[in-house]
Amino acid sequence: MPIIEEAKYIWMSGKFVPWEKAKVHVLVHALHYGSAVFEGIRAYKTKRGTAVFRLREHLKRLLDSAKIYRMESPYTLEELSHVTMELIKKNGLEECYIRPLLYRGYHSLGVNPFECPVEISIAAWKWGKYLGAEALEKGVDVMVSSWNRMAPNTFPAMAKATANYANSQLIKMEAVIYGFAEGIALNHVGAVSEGSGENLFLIKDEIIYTPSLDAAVLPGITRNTIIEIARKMGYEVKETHIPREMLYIADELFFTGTAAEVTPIRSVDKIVIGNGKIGPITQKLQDEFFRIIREADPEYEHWFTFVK
Ligand code: PPE
Repeated sequence: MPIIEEAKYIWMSGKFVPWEKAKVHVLVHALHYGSAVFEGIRAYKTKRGTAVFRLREHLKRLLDSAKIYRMESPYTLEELSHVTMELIKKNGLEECYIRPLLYRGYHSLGVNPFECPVEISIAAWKWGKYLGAEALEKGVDVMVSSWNRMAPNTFPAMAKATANYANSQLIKMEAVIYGFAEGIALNHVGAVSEGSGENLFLIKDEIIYTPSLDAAVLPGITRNTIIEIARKMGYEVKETHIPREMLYIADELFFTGTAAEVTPIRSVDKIVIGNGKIGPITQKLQDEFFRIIREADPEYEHWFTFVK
């Protein structure tokens, strides 16, 4: 995992604070009870300048996550969008990863969070490749996790809450300990859900499958991007229930995520997928994904917010 490369400022509840001063008290509610929601967004250097990819959709999901947890954001989507663009400019970043965090702050301890103020921070820094430098090209080896994703009506999977990442860490640590790049979690009925920090796509007989939103998956923005691109390219995409064993007999498999982008999977539980190399359809989708971003393709103008 790439270490954090410090930038100049972090925005904290209304102020641009020098990087090293962006601190919280050890008794903030979020640190004890997982009472925070967040986003991960990328800004890319495109042919038309630095642009944030799908900023509105990410901020909308942040506010939706907050709503599920009865947190009132002190800032509107427009305000957060404005601040994000200011932050990138102030930090002089051409390409970066952006991490907004909305959290219950310092006031009182105890499970009831209502007395604690809702605080917010946005950080941006240079972030390298998520699953290793070669992952995008050569693919990754993964395992099916012994940990399931959250059962319905336990932790809401549609909220990008920090609490969900306790489950993600169990999945990820197990995979790392056993020598894999990532784990794929099943859901409470044993169907395929997602990776610790990525959505999953499967290709069989030229049809593209991805677990439906009731499979305890985060409604990924990259997932949505790939579905749209694939359909435009003429592929059939099905959001559906996927049995575990379909992973092993898939022609192609890949992960999607803001951090992971479009990462091919070359084996699952040491069973080789296809010929163990990036599959032809995955390659086409990955190429198209990066082409659209590189060119900031005007056909997808609404996906780009340019740093002026
Ligand atoms: N599922 C999970 C559990 C998840 O964390 C992510 C993003 C996705 C799916 C893909 O969502 P999207 O980025 O909207 O396409 N994971 C973020 C955080 C990763 C981390 O280690 O932190 C990310 O990719 O930014």
